[in-house]
Amino acid sequence: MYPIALLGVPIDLGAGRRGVDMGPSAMRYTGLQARIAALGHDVCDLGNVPTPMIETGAPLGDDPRLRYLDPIWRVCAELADRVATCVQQGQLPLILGGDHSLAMGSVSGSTRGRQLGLIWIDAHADFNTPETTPSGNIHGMSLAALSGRGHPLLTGLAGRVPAIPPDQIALVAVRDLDPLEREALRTSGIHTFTMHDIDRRGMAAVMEQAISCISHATDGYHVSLDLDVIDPKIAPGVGTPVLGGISYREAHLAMELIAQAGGLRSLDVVEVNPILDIHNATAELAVELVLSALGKRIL
Ligand code: B3U
Ligand code: MN
Ligand code: MN
Repeated sequence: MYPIALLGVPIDLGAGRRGVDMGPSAMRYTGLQARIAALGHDVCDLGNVPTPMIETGAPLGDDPRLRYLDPIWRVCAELADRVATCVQQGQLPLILGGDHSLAMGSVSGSTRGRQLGLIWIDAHADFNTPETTPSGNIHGMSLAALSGRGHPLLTGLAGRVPAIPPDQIALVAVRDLDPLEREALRTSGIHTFTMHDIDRRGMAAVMEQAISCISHATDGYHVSLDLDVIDPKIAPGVGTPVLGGISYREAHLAMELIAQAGGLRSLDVVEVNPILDIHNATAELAVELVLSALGKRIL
């Protein structure tokens, strides 16, 4: 297994609600680094990528359909470089968010010089573009940008467009789509597994298919885990809770199957919002899921 490098990205400029900037601290406070080390991995913490704040004047920009475009692009460009350096050094980057806009940087950096698949586990598809967004929040556009749709600054972060071809992307457990986003997703070529599919076929069958359909002709895959995929009864500390999410067991099973398949090359854990959390339960669950993805087993 690769040595693991932790990188925090305390960004909340891509989200409509404040608070996910505290996600990296909340996950670190659960003892994340020591718990990864206890699994037998080499692990180092590279600290946080510097992130501008609304309070210190992060520029909103003049397009209400792309709020904070310029500072988000800068953070993602810096993150992409930091992640690419980790990969060059043979490490597996583990990115602690922060809102989901950061995945445009982490995925772009991780796929530099190689061709990764992408597994996006989220209640949302994050498949809006400036033309379809109902909110102007860039965290709702990150998967679209990675697959080549959206503002050129965002689609260009990897240095090639698309960063990841749609047929090498699997979207898992989605349950909340905006009308125009839904139409775009249907014709995108992305392998999409909805909550309906998980209800009918079970998480194991869905994850196995998701992993296998993005694993040919790629050098492993990046997993981007948005904590709002989990039911808000057990993960209340997220900015955009949506009823009817995956269960605690299903979430662990998904991560265990990722570990078993052996192709994990980089991982983001995003959208943990400590302001809305109850006794850090969502951050604790996020860390447990990281451990499962890194090979922790019951027996
Ligand atoms: N689809 C909505 C809501 C949303 C997307 N991602 C999150 N919320 N976390 C939008 O604003 O694009
Ligand atoms: Mn998301
Ligand atoms: Mn989401």
